[in-house]
Amino acid sequence: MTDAELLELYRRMVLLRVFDERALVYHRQGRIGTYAIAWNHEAIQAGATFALGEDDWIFPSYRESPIGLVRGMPPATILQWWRGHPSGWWNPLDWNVASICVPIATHVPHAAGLAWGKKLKGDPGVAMVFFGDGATSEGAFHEGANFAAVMQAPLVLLCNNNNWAISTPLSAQTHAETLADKAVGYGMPGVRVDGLDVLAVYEAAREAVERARSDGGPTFIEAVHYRAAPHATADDPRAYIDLERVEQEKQNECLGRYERYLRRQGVLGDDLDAAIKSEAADVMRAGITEAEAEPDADVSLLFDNVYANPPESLQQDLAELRRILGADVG
Ligand SMILES: Cc1ncc(C[n+]2csc(CCOP(=O)(O)OP(=O)(O)O)c2C)c(N)n1
Ligand SMILES: [Mg+2]
Repeated sequence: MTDAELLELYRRMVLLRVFDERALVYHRQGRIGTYAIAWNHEAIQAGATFALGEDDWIFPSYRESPIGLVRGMPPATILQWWRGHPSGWWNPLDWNVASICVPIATHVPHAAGLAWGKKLKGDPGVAMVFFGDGATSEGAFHEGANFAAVMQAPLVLLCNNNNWAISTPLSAQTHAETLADKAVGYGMPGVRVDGLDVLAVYEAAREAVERARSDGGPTFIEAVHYRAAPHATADDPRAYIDLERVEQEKQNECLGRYERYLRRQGVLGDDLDAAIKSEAADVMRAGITEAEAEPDADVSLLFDNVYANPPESLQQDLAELRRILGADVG
């Protein structure tokens, strides 16, 4: 990798980190809703997507909500998603980034289907789908993985193994020694990488993307770490997590680790580091201002597009909602 590439990767990690830390603050200030914390998942998110071209597709779960930032998506869009504002739902074709998926693993078959479609059309694009360790226990994961392998679809299955599915430990998800072992059963290569080593994730993803692009079919990548933050802002992990392990993980957190590497290589110095971090902070400040400047959506959106012929009662509900909201404002 050139110095410029190494720094671009760092810039993306910083942007994801700053988004995450600011989003948590905005949540605490009541400015966004419940937020799924992505702290220390940046090496996986930035490293894996760095292997993609602009035409390749990204299928994020809620854990990867800010991943569009690596494609230049405005932070305001993602913040609006967490605010429940309709402008948080972008057109996937604008960024080649699918909607953020909250139901666990349901986007794996979508990604497999899109990848297969690309193959049928003779389009060189690939798809990369992100999901967690818990998702590997879902039927949709198995269907998507099997389908992709049978069709030899150009798909990269990127499993973020943070060892927890909210409060359910990995040991309750699988009796397999590793999640990467599951790849064998589908007839696809499986690799295991250190999820806090951005260059290791990038290398594994680059190989997988090259394989997919050259008609070599899907690859399963297991990026291993240990969740160092709560599952989401609504979670208190002290009741179940190994706090000592969390402390160790924080000492080894991925952004600082990569920053130290770049400094040792002489690629990053104080001034450049400060400039990259303050640019990310500025982008976020502008993002929340832009998000909050947008007018609220009309409440009729809750009812629109649900029924072709809405029952009468919904009209009454909407009128009642307007009355309550009106009274509230007044
Ligand atoms: C189909 C489905 N079942 C249950 C849930 C509730 N739920 C939200 S997050 C989560 C844990 C998922 O854990 P994992 O796949 O390891 O991803 P992580 O959150 O650790 O990134 C669950 C069970 C859901 N969103 N969708
Ligand atoms: Mg998990």
